[in-house]
Amino acid sequence: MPPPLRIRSARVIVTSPGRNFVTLKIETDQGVYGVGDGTLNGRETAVVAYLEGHVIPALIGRDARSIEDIWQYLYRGAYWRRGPVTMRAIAAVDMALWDIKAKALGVPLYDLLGGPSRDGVLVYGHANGADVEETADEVARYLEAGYKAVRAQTGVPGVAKPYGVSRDKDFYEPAEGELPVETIWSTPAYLRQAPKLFEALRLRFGDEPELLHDVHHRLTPNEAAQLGKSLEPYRLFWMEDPTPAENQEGFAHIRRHTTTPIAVGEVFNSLWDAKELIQSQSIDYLRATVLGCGGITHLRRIADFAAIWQVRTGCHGATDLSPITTACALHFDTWVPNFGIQEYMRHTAATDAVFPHAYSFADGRLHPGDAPGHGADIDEAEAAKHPYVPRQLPVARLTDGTMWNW
Ligand code: KDG
Ligand code: MG
Repeated sequence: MPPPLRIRSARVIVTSPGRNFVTLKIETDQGVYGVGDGTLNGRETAVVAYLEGHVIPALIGRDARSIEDIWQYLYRGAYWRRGPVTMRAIAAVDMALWDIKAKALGVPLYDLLGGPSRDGVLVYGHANGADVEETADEVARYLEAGYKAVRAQTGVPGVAKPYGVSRDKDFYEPAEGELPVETIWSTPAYLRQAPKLFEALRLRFGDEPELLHDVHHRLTPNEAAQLGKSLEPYRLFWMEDPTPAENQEGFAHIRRHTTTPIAVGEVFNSLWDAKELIQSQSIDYLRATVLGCGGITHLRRIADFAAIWQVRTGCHGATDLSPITTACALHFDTWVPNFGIQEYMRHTAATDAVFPHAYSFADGRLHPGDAPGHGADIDEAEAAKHPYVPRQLPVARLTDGTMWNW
């Protein structure tokens, strides 16, 4: 047995280069260290308290090589299982430990998972605009930049601040206010508008580019079935989060009525959120991430389970997941046999300066790089220049004032 890599210290670093990130840095007695992401958009300090109060004290002195045992200790040992705060805290530890193990062995992380299954990871970018024409111009910009797949979101007449439409076309960040900003939602107006967008995109760009769309939990199962049917002629890669997934059976209803592929899972925390959806073959893509689902250790278990029913991965990759999560996701994507696609909302230059990383974009794909570990790090001096700023995600109301799903 090689000698243990004892955990000597673990620290949480909070930084806000334009938006908040929570990072865990674990150092070992042999000088090798690893970093993990624990960011939870709008609830960052809850994960900080969980890590500092309940996780870090239990890590000191453990062998950093025991990734599985530490995962089980933190998951089973909490007694209060799952939930976004607990699972992000576990994810931060798990990412840092995989980073340490791969660095100690001098290999890129994907080598430890089973090696590469593909040359580069297909990603989709985010195009959005105030109206159909502006959105189409944005799609054109992505295609010119080499993207093979683009998510398209457009303004809806009569709806101020619809989901996914941003003033800054390059960097979308929905968490704005110290208290949640209130937005208005109209399902009838949206159901009229969405097919017009995709009809225009297919007319202008033809059949080849992959087009994706995020419904962001706004519809009932039957409304989602109507939307899926109306989008069938435009052959979407996926329709995402058509309805909230608390009631997993709702997806079976959507599935019975449309062949538009369905993606779900960016808010999932574990296999147990997805089990019925996968087993009933009600979905095509699972958007669970290393950050939301307790790290690589649990996500690869979910992916293996999903593979049995030919459900493919489509990891969440919004800007509220730090470049450390992006790096881990890319190692996972490089290995996972049932890979589908990876979301890629670019981070700002300020964020990239705080989190130097080995991954790079070329020809519609991201490449994890060959640096030992996951290849992302935190520049602590740079991080210290950006103190925490309290911000929350918006809320949504229907036009008559009723609270709705943002
Ligand atoms: O913090 C919330 C975002 O991660 C979410 O709104 C982004 O839906 C999203 C997506 O598909 O990227
Ligand atoms: Mg989404």
